[in-house]
Amino acid sequence: MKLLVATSNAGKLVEIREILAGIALELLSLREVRLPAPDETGATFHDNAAQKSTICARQSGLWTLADDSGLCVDALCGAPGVHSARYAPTDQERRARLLQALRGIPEEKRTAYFFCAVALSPPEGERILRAEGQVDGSIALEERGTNGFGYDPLFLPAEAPGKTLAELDSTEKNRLSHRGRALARLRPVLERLARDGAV
Ligand code: ITT
Repeated sequence: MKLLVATSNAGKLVEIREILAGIALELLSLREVRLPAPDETGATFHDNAAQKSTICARQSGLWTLADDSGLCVDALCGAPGVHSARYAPTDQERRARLLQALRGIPEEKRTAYFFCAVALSPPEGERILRAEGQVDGSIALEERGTNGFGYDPLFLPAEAPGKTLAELDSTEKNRLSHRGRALARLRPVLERLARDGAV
């Protein structure tokens, strides 16, 4: 049973493969099926995840999983939020812009959370199964760590005091992360898909 993972983000793809390991599904990337990443025009993480899963399912004729995620910073009224990937051109520039936006804001006011919406669509594209996950924490004063991707070197999860997500190994990150939690909730459905070929 094949499952298309509708992401163009290499970091996400690695994590999704690790998190879903052990489920008898052959995970295919957009590159492997030669499809472009669809545009994201939704106002919410769930809208964007559903948009990506339905469009790519119809285009590929495969069961399709999509992830829309981002970092919401309280002192910035929830920004960069759904615009996290478009906050600046590269991961490094996005982190630099975030640090700049929070310059002078003290540690106790740097609270933030990562949110992840996942959507699963059948080949016809119309039915959508959703799940979500969140991890609370705060934005560090400077970057630390080399694991993970994106904003990981700046995010201090409340559940791992003193460490950024980029200082955790992948098992530890996936255990507490927004993506790990969203996919843990979808796991029974994906196991049924692997077993029965439908959900
Ligand atoms: P796809 O839409 O092709 O999946 P994308 O990178 O455009 O890839 P999103 O629109 O969901 O994905 O944007 C998510 C952005 O939020 C991503 O580019 C990162 O900058 C950030 N992000 C999401 N999850 C993250 C994580 O676990 N660690 C660090 N940054 C993360």
